Amino acid sequence: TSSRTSWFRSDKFGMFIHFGAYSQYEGEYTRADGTVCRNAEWIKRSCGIPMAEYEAAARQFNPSAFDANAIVTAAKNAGQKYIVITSKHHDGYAMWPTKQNAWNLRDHSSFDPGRDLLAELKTAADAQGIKLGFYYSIWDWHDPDFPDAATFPKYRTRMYAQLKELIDGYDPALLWFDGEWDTDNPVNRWSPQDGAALETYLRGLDPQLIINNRVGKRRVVDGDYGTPEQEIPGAPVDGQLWESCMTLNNSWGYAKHDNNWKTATTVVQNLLDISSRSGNYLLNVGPDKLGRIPAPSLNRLGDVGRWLNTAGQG
Ligand code: JFZ
Repeated sequence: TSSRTSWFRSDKFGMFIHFGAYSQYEGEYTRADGTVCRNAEWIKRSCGIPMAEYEAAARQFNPSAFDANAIVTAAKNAGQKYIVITSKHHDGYAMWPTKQNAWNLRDHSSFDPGRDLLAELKTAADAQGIKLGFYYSIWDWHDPDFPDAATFPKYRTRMYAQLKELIDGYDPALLWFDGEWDTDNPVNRWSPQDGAALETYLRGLDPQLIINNRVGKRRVVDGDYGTPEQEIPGAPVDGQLWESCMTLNNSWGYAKHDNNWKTATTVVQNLLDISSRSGNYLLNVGPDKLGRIPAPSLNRLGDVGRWLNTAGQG
C-alpha cells in the first residue's frame, strides 16, 4: 500500500555500499605470470580467479577499521536517509554469520569473530534515525547447487533460510535483490513465478518490507519499485516507484585504480534531476579492504550535504 512505501518515497536519497570478500583484492588481481587484472566486485569472474585462490584471499579479509557510526554519520551529513549494503553479492559470501554455510565473514575470514558488521550498522543506523536495507544476490557463484538445475531447489531453500536470518536478525526496512538475470545458463532459471513466490514469502515474514523489482523479472508487478542502473529514466514507468543507483566513480566495489570520480556538482544535479521526476537516488560507496570509505567519496558526500544545507539561502 502507499502508506507502506511512503517513507521510501519521501526519503529520496540513500547510500549504497558494496562491500564483500572481493574488497580484499581492492580491484587488482596479480596472476602467477605477474600480469595484473583489474576489476572490482566481479573480480572473481572477470579475472578468472580459481575458487580455491579466492577462498584463500577471503581468509585474509579483515575489515578491522569498519566503523558503522562513521559510515552512518557520513550518510547523514550527505543528506542520505537510508543505507543499502551488500549482505551477499554474486560471489555468495555472506557478510553476516549465516548458519546455512561457512562461506561468510564470521567463519571464513581473519575478522574478529566477536564482531558482526551488519548488526553494528543496524545499531548505528537506528541510533541516528537512518533506515537500513540489504542487497542480496540471487545469483550465487559459490553454492554448488546453484548452477545445477537438478539441485537448484536445495540452493533456493538455503536462500530462503538466509533471507529469514536477515529479517529475523536485523529487521531490514528494505531488500534489494539482484542477479535474477544470471548468465550462467541460457535457461531462465529465475522465473517470474519464482519472484512472485519469494515476494509472498518475504511479505509473510515482514509485511512492511520494501522490495525492489529484481526480486522478479523487473516487471511493473514485481516488487515495490523499479531499479534503473547508472541512468535516469525519461519518465516514471506506469506510476511505479523507482530508484536510480549510481557509483561515484566507475566501480561498485573498491578499486584502487579507479579515480574517475564524479564531481559533487554532478551528484547534486543527478539528485535534483531524479527527485524532480519522483525517483530515489541510491549513491554507491565501496569501502577498502579494511572497511574505510575512500576519502574522495567522503569528500563528495560532504560537499553534497553542504550544498543541500545551504541551497536557496545564499
Ligand atoms: C549488478 C551487479 O552485477 C553489479 O556488481 C552491481 O552490484 C550492480 C548494482 O548490479 O549489475 C548490473 C545489474 C543490472 C544491469 C547491469 C549491471 N542491467 O540491467 O543493465
